[in-house]
Amino acid sequence: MAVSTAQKKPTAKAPGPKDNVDAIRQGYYDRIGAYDMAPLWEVLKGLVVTEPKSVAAPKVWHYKDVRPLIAEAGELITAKEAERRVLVLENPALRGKSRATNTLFAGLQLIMPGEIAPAHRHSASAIRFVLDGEGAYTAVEGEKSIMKPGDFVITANWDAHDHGNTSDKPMVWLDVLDLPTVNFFESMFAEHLDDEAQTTGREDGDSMARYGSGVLPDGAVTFSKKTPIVNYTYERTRPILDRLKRAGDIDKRHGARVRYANPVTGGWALPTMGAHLALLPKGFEGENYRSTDGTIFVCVEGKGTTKLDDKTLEWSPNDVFVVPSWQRYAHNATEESVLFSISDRPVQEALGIWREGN
Ligand code: 1HN
Repeated sequence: MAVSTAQKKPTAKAPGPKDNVDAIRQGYYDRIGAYDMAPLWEVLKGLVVTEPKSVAAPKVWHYKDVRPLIAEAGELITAKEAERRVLVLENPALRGKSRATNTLFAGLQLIMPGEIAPAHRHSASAIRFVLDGEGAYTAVEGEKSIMKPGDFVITANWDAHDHGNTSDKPMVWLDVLDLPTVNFFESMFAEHLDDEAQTTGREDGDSMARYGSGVLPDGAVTFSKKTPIVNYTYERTRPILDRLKRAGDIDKRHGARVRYANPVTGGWALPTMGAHLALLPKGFEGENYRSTDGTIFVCVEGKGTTKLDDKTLEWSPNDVFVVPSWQRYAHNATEESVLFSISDRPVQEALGIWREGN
């Protein structure tokens, strides 16, 4: 390793007392630098900020703009060749890092009729939120689930998963993974399974029927960290939002909102990612809100805007948008709208560092 012996050249001007202090300090920093040490007092203010200033930027990807580009990928490469044919949604402030927020990966995956995305598993957990098409399946730990728009599908860490499209239409969904979080901890493992597709031993809807119906299989093992459910279908969840709306259970910031829960514990569906589905009635003008979990939203139905301090994001169906950590925002709906959202809130709560405010 190179040891710095650099010394400051004397300046032309006669050195004043301040220059002298700076030069002496710099000389000292160089000397301790040779031992891989640095002065905390030079970096302290950047480390212990008075409030979060996210490195991520607010951003919306309009589906009408990106849909033709996703279709083009279908002609460029097969799902098999790509392993997963995904366009990464890169936060504009974090280009090249495969991140939508500072802690979450997001991407749009295309699977063409007849294609198979081969079976693998990894330490990162994934969710799919279905945007377009109908009838492709995902198989998770032996349960094959046919996916429809609005479905929220879980692939918990180390669960084997493969996808296939047996329909006659292309299918597009949003993938969100806790990849940056897992990689931050340097705890990623991955492997391919021997067979391209898993042999599926459980019927479609099996996990929801067993665990999400107010009964539990007698003597069942409990899943404390991950939800036992594979697919929280839109068909089941959407009407609940109408019930909340009819009853007037409408949060002034979030609208009529449900949280996707692990039915065994009532906790989050995954330990690293937490998701909600919210209905904003027509004309909804949400109050200001902010929280420390940078959040990825999907507009499922309707039309509206999300106003941040210095940016307004406009959204309509299948648009994906990001609100970074601790940035103040308010939703406005010009039509009755449904928003899906997902963030790293469970991690922050587990660590005791999650905060919200207005
Ligand atoms: C992955 O395994 C999938 O299984 C999708 O569909 C996106 C992005 C990064 C790493 C692994 C999938 C992914 C991914």
